[in-house]
Amino acid sequence: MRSGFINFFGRPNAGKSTLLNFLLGEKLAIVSPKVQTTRHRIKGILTTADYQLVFSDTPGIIDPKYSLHKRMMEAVRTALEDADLALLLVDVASDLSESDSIFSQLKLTAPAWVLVTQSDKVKAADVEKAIQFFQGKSYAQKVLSVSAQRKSDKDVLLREIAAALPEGPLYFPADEISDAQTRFFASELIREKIFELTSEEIPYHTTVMVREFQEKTTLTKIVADIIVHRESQKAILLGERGAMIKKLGTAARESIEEFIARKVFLELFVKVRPKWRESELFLDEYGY
Ligand SMILES: Nc1nc2c(ncn2[C@@H]2O[C@H](COP(=O)(O)OP(=O)(O)O)[C@@H](O)[C@H]2O)c(=O)[nH]1
Ligand SMILES: [Mg+2]
Repeated sequence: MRSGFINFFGRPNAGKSTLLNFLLGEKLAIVSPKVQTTRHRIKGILTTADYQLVFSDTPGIIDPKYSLHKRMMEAVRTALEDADLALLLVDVASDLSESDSIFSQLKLTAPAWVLVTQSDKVKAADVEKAIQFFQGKSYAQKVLSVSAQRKSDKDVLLREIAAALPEGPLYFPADEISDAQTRFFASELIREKIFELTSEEIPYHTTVMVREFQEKTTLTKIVADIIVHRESQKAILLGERGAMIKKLGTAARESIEEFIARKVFLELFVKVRPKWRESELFLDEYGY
């Protein structure tokens, strides 16, 4: 049995969360075209007869501007420390030298591969150019490309990764797909809908906390708070006669029902906590 921890690193929008979902065949991490969607380190576990791969999605690497960012970058740092293999992701259509400069500053303790992502977006020759760019860089033991839209890429990549890992124990029970609890995924799916349905600063000023999570006989009851900075943001999230919160609630409930394969009763409240992103106390409370 080969096993180990494979941790993803890269700029915002490199495709880390999408890759996690793609490799697991399960929607564990929320994804959006907006940057900085991922705030936590999320583990996804894939176990077969031959291997156990424990993948970690991480927040995109940025310059921290407030305490929430600092905690996000702390999650990146701890992920650097316990990787057996670091996958350095870079969007093929992005500024490659920007990622190069970040990769060369990472304090890598494990072998690292560069993974050129979203290869379906450009011509094969441009994928090749990106691969060439990273080949020979001191941090890159290997350079590969991948598209999360090409199913065949998945088996190739999984095989390569498994072969690079040492013989090891089962770190998690074979049927476990994540170390996080279902209530965490519920809060993430609500947050994903906020990223989808609102704009500008609102997704970034918002967090979600599940207050109640009860498995009843016929359904799961979930009560969650949506936390914002300002009254004006609360008004937008509620919408005209509650239209926005209703839309949000329906969309989130449907996603959670799909995720847990159960009927869900979801109740949402919007609360104002000025500057929660800068308060160590609130960050503790909200699970960052
Ligand atoms: N065309 C294409 N788009 C992708 C691919 N992987 C990710 N994306 C898109 O890129 C955006 C950012 O992806 P995400 O996984 O959230 O990036 P992260 O910030 O690194 O976690 C999303 O809009 C994804 O749908 C891919 O392989 N092909
Ligand atoms: Mg992400």
